[in-house]
Amino acid sequence: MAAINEVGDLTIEGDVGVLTLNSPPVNALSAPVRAAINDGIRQAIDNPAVKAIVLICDGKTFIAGADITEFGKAPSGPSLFDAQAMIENAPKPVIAAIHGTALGGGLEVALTCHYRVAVPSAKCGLPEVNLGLLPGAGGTQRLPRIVGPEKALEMVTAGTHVGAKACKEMGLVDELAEEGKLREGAIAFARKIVTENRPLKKVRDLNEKVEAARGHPEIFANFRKANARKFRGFLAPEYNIQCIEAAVNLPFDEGIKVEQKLFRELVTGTQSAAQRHVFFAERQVWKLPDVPADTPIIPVNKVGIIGAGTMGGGIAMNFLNAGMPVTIVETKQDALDRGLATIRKNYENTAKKGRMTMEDVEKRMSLLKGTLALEDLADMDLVIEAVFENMDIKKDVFGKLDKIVKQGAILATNTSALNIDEIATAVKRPEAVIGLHFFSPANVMRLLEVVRADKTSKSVIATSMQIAKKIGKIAALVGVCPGFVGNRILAQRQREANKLILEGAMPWDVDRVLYDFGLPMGPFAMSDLAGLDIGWSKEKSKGETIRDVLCEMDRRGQKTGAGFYDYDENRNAKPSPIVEKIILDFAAKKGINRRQISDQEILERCVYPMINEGAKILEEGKAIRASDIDIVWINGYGFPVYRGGPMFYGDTVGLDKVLAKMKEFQAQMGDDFKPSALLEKLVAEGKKFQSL
Ligand code: 3H9
Repeated sequence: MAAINEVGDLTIEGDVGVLTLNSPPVNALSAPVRAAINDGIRQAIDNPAVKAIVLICDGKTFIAGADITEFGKAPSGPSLFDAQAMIENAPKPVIAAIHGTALGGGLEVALTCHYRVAVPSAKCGLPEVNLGLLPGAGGTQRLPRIVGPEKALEMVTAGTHVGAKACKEMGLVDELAEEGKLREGAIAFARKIVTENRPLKKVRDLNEKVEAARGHPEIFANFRKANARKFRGFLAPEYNIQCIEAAVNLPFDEGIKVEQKLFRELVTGTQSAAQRHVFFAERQVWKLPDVPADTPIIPVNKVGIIGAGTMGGGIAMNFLNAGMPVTIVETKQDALDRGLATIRKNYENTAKKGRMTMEDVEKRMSLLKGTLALEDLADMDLVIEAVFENMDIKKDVFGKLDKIVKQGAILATNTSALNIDEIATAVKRPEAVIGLHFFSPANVMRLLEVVRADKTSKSVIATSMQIAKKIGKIAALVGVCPGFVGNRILAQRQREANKLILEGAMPWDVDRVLYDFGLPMGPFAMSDLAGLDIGWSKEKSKGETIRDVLCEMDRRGQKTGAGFYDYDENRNAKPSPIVEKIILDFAAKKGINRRQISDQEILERCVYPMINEGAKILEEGKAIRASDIDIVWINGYGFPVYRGGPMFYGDTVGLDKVLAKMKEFQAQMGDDFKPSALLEKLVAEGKKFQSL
């Protein structure tokens, strides 16, 4: 065995040279890895004993892509193109041996090899689009030459990881090796290539599939049309499409030039910076500075849920999906029956759509038990309370749980607003109490706010984070404060949206601006969808807000066919002349002189106070990192990924600009816009949230 460098080894096994890369965690194409490929392949070429070369990786995966941390830094060492050319132009067959994942630049390296062998569990993909990029090392030109442009379009714009068996069917993989025996399998395959004197297959020369699509621009037009909604706001999918178009319409080397140009544009742009930020933020969010990795984990096998309403039912589904038994408690039989029936109906609907079998439905339902007796929760490991949002009721429930549930169990509340420290005073074991704030619909939304109270133990925190992972959520650890992180920031936007419609904008103006910014819908469309009467009561309503007036008129949102908007029978929204009049009358009654409000003001008024509130949250230590706040808003509220979350967006705009605007608004409109001390400090020091 001869070391090429610190991450590469070349072993000669008879007539086969085996180049092994070993650069944990994922063998990303850092400068040393590129050098190892370049120099290792050259040494194997120069060695007369070697007839074929196998490129394989140590550790848990084949090369998982370019080293994302290198983007934006000065290049060093041999370029990826040099290394790829060394492989592709080798006078001896080079065989990629794939396990784990061959992703992005990793698959692009494999595509310059003459053949590819993979174990059945391996996956291949070009997921660059998820980082706001396109495959920039020939992937957009080579992939369609093997799988055809249609399949390639799907793969590069969705970034999916395709299993080895499917890859074999598509021709992306030439041979499957036995699981666990990749090295032997690849060496044997290499010898077969030599013995059979098979040609050095260069993917770049396979023109049949791309030529067949030439003169058929409808392939691309249809694809764009079918995916317009999904791609809205994102640059990368369109750029990926243009590259596949180039592969179809241009000779290989010209296509590469298009790919290069568009890749450069993306990699230096804001969207990709934002999406790369999110990639790392999603991994950072699990890291808890004061909860060591060896904190004891509480085994959680049985879950109890109190409340079979929308929230309780949705929460239960998460655990059933993960194969965990759930006991759900209600106070009345009919409410329990209704709750259980809804869960079944939800699963059956999924089965009808073909995304689950009826057997899966039954399997999940068999794990679910309904009861009216709180005592049935005695031996649960985790109990989640999802009852009505009322402090007295919650304290009563926790007081009872304290007497019933075994010691050592986690007692969680799904409250979205109440003070968990106060809830914890109802039990003699406050260290067991934590907030698990699911977002509605709880079986769909990815976000979980894990809310640590004053006395919550580290073990309960660590276990809660692990459970979140197990049920497929992304969890952010936050502290107790009104609205926690997500809703506390939302309240800022909501306040400004409500003020704006009195001062001169209409609900559809505010909604349009925020929709165009990239949110799935604006605040008023959102209210209509959720129901305007959430938290509203007929008895107490005094017509003090536009919402009160609308609810009193029975315009309670989509469900009543009218809210801030009018709805037709297909729930299509139309601006409502009635609402317009209500707003004008209301403003007149309040003595407000309405004025023309620009789109820019709408955006700044809605978004900058959110950024400012995020800064206050950091200042108070209620979130660990600015990027955790971004994770909350992207996964809980649909903040556009390509803007990186509210805090990253603030950094992008420039915190000095955000601060100046906040001060200007404060002078005009008062202390709703009072800048946070952290924002002032960062600007004074010329820093960003990312620098914290
Ligand atoms: C590209 O290739 C561009 C080219 O087309 C053009 C070039 C010219 N770089 O996810 P995990 C880190 S773009 C640097 O927790 P898993 C990650 O941050 C790239 N670091 O493990 C984490 O670090 P830490 C296209 C990377 O087992 C650790 O590795 N490729 C990279 O759940 C473990 O990661 C992709 O987009 C990287 N490329 O999943 C693939 N990848 O421990 C991106 C990972 O400090 N990667 N790290 O937090 C993935 O999808 C997953 O990491 C993977 C493993 C599936 C590979």
